[in-house]
Amino acid sequence: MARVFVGLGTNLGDRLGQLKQALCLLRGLGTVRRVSSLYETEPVGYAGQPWFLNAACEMETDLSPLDLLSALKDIEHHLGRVPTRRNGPRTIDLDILLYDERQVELPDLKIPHPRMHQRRFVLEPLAEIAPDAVHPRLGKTARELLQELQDGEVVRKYAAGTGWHRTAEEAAGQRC
Ligand code: PH2
Ligand code: MG
Ligand code: MG
Repeated sequence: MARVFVGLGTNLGDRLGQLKQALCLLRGLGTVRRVSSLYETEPVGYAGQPWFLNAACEMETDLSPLDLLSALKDIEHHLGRVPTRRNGPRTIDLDILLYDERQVELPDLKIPHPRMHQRRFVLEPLAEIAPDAVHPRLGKTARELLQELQDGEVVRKYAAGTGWHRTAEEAAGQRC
């Protein structure tokens, strides 16, 4: 059983609806242990696009890193993601941030996520649910990485998260 952190992001279409559906489908890949609040975040990498909603979750899964990647791609596809430019707008983006303390360097999969330590929209939700999670390459916790970030992009809690089920109890019986 691996302990995995997944980052969720969206800036096109029904952002909240897509995040809810993605989380519901993630619950089918293992056991979701913790889910962060929702954050509304300024786009990074390419400014001419709508703001994102971001979140992170912690899960336990038996899937290998590559099988998990492929399951995440299936969910993205199911939720209508179509290829666009790098860092461009998307209906849903599901990224493996950490997978135990493993380091993976494959052409299509890098773990830890290569840019996670530079991104407030990743570190803020991650540090909320797992401040002591360790980045194996940098040897620092999520809390430390967040503290080291210079101001960077705007990230603020998104209050209108009705129906954002953060516990398994709340999500029980939910269909997706
Ligand atoms: N994802 C990107 C590029 N830029 N900016 C924000 N605020 N949130 C994201 O999830 C995001 C981004 C590429 O995956
Ligand atoms: Mg991404
Ligand atoms: Mg991605």
